[in-house]
Amino acid sequence: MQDAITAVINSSDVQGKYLDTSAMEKLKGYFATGELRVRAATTISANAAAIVKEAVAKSLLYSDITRPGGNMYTTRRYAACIRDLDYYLRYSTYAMLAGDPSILDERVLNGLKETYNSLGVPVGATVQAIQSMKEVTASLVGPDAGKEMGVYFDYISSGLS
Ligand SMILES: CCC1=C(C)/C(=C/C2=NC(=C\c3[nH]c(/C=C4\NC(=O)[C@H](C)[C@H]4CC)c(C)c3CCC(=O)O)/C(CCC(=O)O)=C2C)NC1=O
Repeated sequence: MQDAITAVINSSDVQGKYLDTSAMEKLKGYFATGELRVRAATTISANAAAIVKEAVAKSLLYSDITRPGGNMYTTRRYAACIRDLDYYLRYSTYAMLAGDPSILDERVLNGLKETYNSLGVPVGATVQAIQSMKEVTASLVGPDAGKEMGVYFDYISSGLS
């Protein structure tokens, strides 16, 4: 796993250079938003179950997916879906704190599309639910932190698509 600091240092190290202006600007941007990130992570972790619940209500609950024949039908599959959304929320929060998406590649997206395809889990509906979590989260943490979280929700969405 990488974070905003190691990403900048690694790329300078590869070139055998001290950090240049643009590398310093990236670090400054990250440090300046540190407080914002920690505050957002605190709010999200205190409200994680409610965020997932509201996102499901907005995107999946009253669709064919929860009816017989749908992929969320049966309690077991419904629970698996809720659990997956909670993974996406938790790992997006980690990535937002780190300021880097690499943890999503390593821990979430690796092999996920293949697993979903083999189980018939609909990717389009999953992406819709992730986008709903993005909206619900932004309304809870405010536009600046919401935008930052959005980067990682979008990263998972495009990694799945
Ligand atoms: C931390 C990294 C991680 C991820 C991401 C993960 C995902 C993941 N989701 C799974 C299943 C599943 N995922 C869903 C999800 C959904 N179905 C829908 O219709 C909705 C659109 C959607 C929720 C948004 C469902 C229903 C299953 C069970 C499918 C089945 O067994 O038939 C499975 C198969 C094994 C299992 O059932 O537990 C994995 C590995 N596991 C992990 O360890």
